[in-house]
Amino acid sequence: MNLPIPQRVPIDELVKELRALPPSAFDTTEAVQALLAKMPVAEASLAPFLSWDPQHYTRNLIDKTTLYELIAICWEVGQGSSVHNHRDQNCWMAAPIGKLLVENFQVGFQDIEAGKCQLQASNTVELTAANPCAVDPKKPVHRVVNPREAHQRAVSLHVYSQPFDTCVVYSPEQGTCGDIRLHYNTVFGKPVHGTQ
Ligand code: CSS
Ligand code: FE2
Repeated sequence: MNLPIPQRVPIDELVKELRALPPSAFDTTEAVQALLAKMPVAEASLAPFLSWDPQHYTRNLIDKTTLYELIAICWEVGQGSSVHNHRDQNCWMAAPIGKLLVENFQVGFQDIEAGKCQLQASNTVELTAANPCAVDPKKPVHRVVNPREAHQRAVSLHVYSQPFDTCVVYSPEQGTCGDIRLHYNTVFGKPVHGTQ
């Protein structure tokens, strides 16, 4: 079946709709995922929020309430995240610019205190403007990659509910894991200075 491709909207319109959602909409994955699918974001409207770093993907805060944060992440060609979790928070992603891969992992065992884990790669999902996805709360460990073969930059939008500023990073090869802090590179379009 060919579904009509929804018209792209400026980021402000998505923010308005997110802010209008009742708190309960963030408790399960369906409503926010449907909103992201209904309102793919226009590339040009993201320009004030984008920053690029050849060493690491950048995290750019667009909106934050007590319920959620909305972040644009900028991925240079070939950049990817570590394997990580989302601190048991709900998370939705869409890629208004480019194409990303979300590689999911199955956790066989983890002891965060001891820094030990055992992970296995499971499925991979393609993330595009037309195909937003929600992180499965039962399978929350993943990595996001902008594959070198894509030959293009990518920007993803992330809705995290509730906001979180630490996560667990895993090394599937070493069988190790540990907490890291997450930082913003820009906040509401302004660079964040100081240690990153
Ligand atoms: N969760 C990572 C991005 S990959 S989903 C982060 O917020 O930095
Ligand atoms: Fe993530």
